[in-house]
This record gives sequence, C-alpha cells and structure tokens, in this order.
Amino acid sequence: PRQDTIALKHGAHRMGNRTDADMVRWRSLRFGQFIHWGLYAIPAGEWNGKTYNGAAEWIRSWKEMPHKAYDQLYRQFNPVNFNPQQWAAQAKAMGAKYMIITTKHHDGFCLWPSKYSKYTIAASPWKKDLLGPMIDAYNKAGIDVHLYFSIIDWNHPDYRASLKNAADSAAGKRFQVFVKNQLAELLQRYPTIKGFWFDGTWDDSWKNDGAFSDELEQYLQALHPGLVMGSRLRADEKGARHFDSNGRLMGDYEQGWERKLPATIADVHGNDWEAVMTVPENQWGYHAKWMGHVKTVNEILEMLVKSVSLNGNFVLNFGPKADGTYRAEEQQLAAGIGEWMKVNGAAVYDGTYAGFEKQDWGYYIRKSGTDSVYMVVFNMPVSGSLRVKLPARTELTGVSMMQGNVALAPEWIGRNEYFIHLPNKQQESPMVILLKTVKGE
Ligand code: JFZ
Repeated sequence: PRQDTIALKHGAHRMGNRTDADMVRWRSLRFGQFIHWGLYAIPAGEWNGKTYNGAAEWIRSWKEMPHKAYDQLYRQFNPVNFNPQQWAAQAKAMGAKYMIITTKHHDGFCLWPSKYSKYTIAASPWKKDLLGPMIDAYNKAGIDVHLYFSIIDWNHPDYRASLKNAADSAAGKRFQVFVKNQLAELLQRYPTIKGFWFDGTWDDSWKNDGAFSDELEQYLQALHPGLVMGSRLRADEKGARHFDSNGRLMGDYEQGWERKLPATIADVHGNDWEAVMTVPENQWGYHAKWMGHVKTVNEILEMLVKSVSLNGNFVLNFGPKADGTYRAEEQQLAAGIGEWMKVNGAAVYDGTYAGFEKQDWGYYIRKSGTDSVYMVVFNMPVSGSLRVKLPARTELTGVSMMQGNVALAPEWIGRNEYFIHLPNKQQESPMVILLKTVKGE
C-alpha cells in the first residue's frame, strides 16, 4: 500500500472496504429505494400560481416563496392516505432490498415526534409518528431501512453556514449537541435501522470541524455497532470531504455518485459505493410539474445493472404526494422494474464486477464469490451474435437464457472467444444469459 504523505488525526481510519457481516449484507442488497417526503410535497413546486424550476424540496430557498409561508406549511401536513404497508409492498414488488427515508430534510421538519424540536409531525394535523409505522412495514416486507438526515437545518435558530464570531461559535456548539441528540434519539426509537444517509454537510461550519464529524461517526457506531454510513458525513481536519487529504475514502462507501454513474471500474478505486438517482432530471421531493426527460424502465434497469457490474449499489428516488400516495408515473415505473426483477433479479442481488472484458452489448455481473457470470444485454447487435471473451485460464461450461432456462450452444471463434447466437434478435427489455465457468490451469 502506498504511503500517506499527510499526518491526519481525522482522516480515514480504515484501509479498504469493511468486511463485517452488516457491510457484507448492505453490499449484497444492491437495489434500494430512496424516499423524499416532507412539507415541500404541499407546494409541490408551485407558489402563487408560479412554477419553481428547481428541485421541489428546495422551494423554501426560492425568492418567490416567503420563508414565513413555508414555515406554516406544517399546519396543513395531513397525509390521510398514507399506507405504509402499501408503500412497502410496492417497494418489495419493485425488487428493492433497502429503503432510505428523509427523517429531516434541509427545511428542518421532522417526520418523527422529536423531543428536541417543536417543528415535527407532532405539531401537524396528522400528529402521529410517520417513521415508526414506515420502518415496521418495510422491515416486515423484508426491506432494510436507512435514515436520511440533513445537517443543514433551515429551521433551527442555532444553525449557521459559517461561524464568523464568538456568538456564532457558541450557537454552533449548541447546534452540535442538538444534532447528536436527534441522532441518538432516532437510534433509540428505531433500533432496527441499518444506517444513516447524511446530507447537507457542505457548509463551512461543518467542513471546518472535522473533529466533530469524526467523533460523531464513532459515537453512532458505538451506540449501534454495524451501522452503515457513507462518505458524505465527514471532513478531515483540512476540510477535505469524502476523501481525506491523502485521497483515502472516509466512511463506509463512496456517497458522491449523485445522478451520475462511474464509467469504468477504475473510477471507483476499489471502494464500495452507491449511486442515487431521480426519475426526472432533478426532482427529489414531489413536484407537480416534472420538467425535462422522465426516465423509462429500461433506462433505470440499465443504470442498476451498470452499477452492480461496477461493484456499486443503485438507489432510485420516489417523491410521494402530501396526501401519502404516489404519482402514477412512479407507480408504473416501480411495477415495470419489478416485472423484470422478478425474472432476472438473481443477476443483480449479490452481484459484483466480473473481471471480463466489457463488450458493447451490455454488462457482465458475477454472483459474488462464484463462477456464475450473468450477461445482461441492453444493445442487441443486428447479427444477433454476442461476443464473449473469457479471461485467462477460464473455461466455459454452460450457457443458458435466464428466461425459461433455455440452454444455448456457444460457437467457438478462436483462442478464448465465443459467439452466443440468439434465436430471437427482437427484445423489448434487457435479456439475461447465465454463463457457467470453471477456472483452468
Ligand atoms: C442533496 C439535497 O440538497 C437534495 O435536495 C437531495 O436531498 C439530494 C439527495 O441531496 O443535493 C445534493 C447533494 C450533493 C450533490 C448534489 C446534490 N453532489 O455531491 O453533487
């Protein structure tokens, strides 16, 4: 291993990926659901007859919407059609194995009745906890739950983006205690959660106190051993985020893949990673008027498969409406993804980088620790023939189509290359072929 050049107290504390059971589990799940739900679902990207072109959950920062108006929305938050069992059933049918829910976004509104804030679900007409029933329903459906938590808090009087004087510093200290209290409260109330997904950590007040985020991470690990937390939480003592000043990843996985994916395995530097993706261009919370391209089932499947083929997890975002229901586009998308996953999910779960030379037809995924390699075909060649080049000292012992378990006879091209000829060149969705291999001399 290369030598670190800078001595750091609050840099990375681990070399390489975590190998414990909780992390192995997280890594095997591969497909997650993100949910952005909060007060921003009420204006839904519109105020006073005007449409906000930014992300719906950021509407409070729009000059057209007075803070005062936004900060009264909690008086209307009443998701009468909220059905956590239905939410969990939809996620399960889609094939998601974990879920990340916004406990508190930048606006500071808490979906749980936090005893450290008055700005919570308890003050709304709904009154009751939303997180507890949601976590229970998802867990019952066999889905792990992680909690999104924004450090930026537009509602808290002590939050400062930067600390400019002694009064700011004092407020900053109080704010840190508040954050610690809320996180401990979440762990205490919801002991089945598997991790935190931190956000809103880019302000100077946070970046310039690497000691605090380091201690916070260790404090949470001690309260709840095995917790999974990404690289967005911490900064080192020089203000470097995600990667410390020596270029080493902080946290359990790289959390910077936001609405973008790595292109090749070299881009992930051997680290665990997760990508989060919106359905339209850039909307996380519910926006009544989606702008720009809306991703299709096949586009999402390709992103999921590509992520897994490069050792990553893929998380698809949903933005439920204020009444607790999902827009039709999201319901249809979830159902369409689920249809494919039902047949082909085995290629995704517990999938890893295969170590095969990439071909233009799509992606290889290796079932972790085995000689089973899936080919997921997104770009069918007009010839109907798929080229496979085996790595050195690998033999092909079986080829079959996932759908219907139909055996195929590969044609040997020469050296270590084969063609797989497909009976049908027409395909409406990505098709999967399973290769069985053995290691030779
Ligand atoms: C943040 C939030 O501001 C946004 O509302 C949403 O919750 C999203 C998941 O996270 O937005 C970001 C954060 C980081 C990057 C981009 C948008 N980034 O690192 O490129």
